[in-house]
Amino acid sequence: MQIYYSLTSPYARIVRMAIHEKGLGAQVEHHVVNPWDDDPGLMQVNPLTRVPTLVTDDGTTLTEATLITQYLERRHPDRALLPKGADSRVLGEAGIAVGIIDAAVHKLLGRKAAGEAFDDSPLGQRRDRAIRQALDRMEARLPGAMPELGAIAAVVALDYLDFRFPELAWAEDRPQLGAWHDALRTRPSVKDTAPVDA
Ligand SMILES: N[C@@H](CCC(=O)N[C@@H](CS)C(=O)NCC(=O)O)C(=O)O
Repeated sequence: MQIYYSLTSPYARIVRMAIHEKGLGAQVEHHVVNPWDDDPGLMQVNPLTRVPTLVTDDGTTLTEATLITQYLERRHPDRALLPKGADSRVLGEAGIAVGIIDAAVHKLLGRKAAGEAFDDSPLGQRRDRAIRQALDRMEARLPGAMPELGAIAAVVALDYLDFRFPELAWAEDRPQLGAWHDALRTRPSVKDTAPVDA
């Protein structure tokens, strides 16, 4: 397998953490790319030029973080991302977390296109509200345990908010979620994939 990712992409990080948690790191060839630079190698395998992109051993290109994790889960069911009997809870948690990531990435791209004024636009306000409400939901119903997909996506979402929008200081009003997040900081899959500016 080959994986194309950037060191900042939260979507790619979900896949990287899943690979790490499943102990598949040695079976994967890693390509660190910047999708915004139109990396030729990435463009060749994925016409969308986005990360994460996973190329399977039979040469199939897989895109979309959550679809890629489904593939990994089917091929390598040990250390389950979706434990039997907990699938609806875990998928529900993962959906909320990926929604936070979507809203945060939209906010970042909105600021890139329109400057800080994006935050005060109706769309910017809508994304902020979604992030706030989703965090409140997480505080009320904490994500489950690693390596469930809901927990992986939640760590990625919370770290991404800290990385890109530290001013949100989301943990201040959400002590349970803050403690849940703090307890995972030293876990190898979390530490080794933390976002860093290239
Ligand atoms: N829905 C996709 C989103 C992937 C995505 O937007 N990745 C960003 C990096 S965070 C990217 O590659 N952007 C480049 C572009 O949109 O051209 C997923 O879940 O994998």
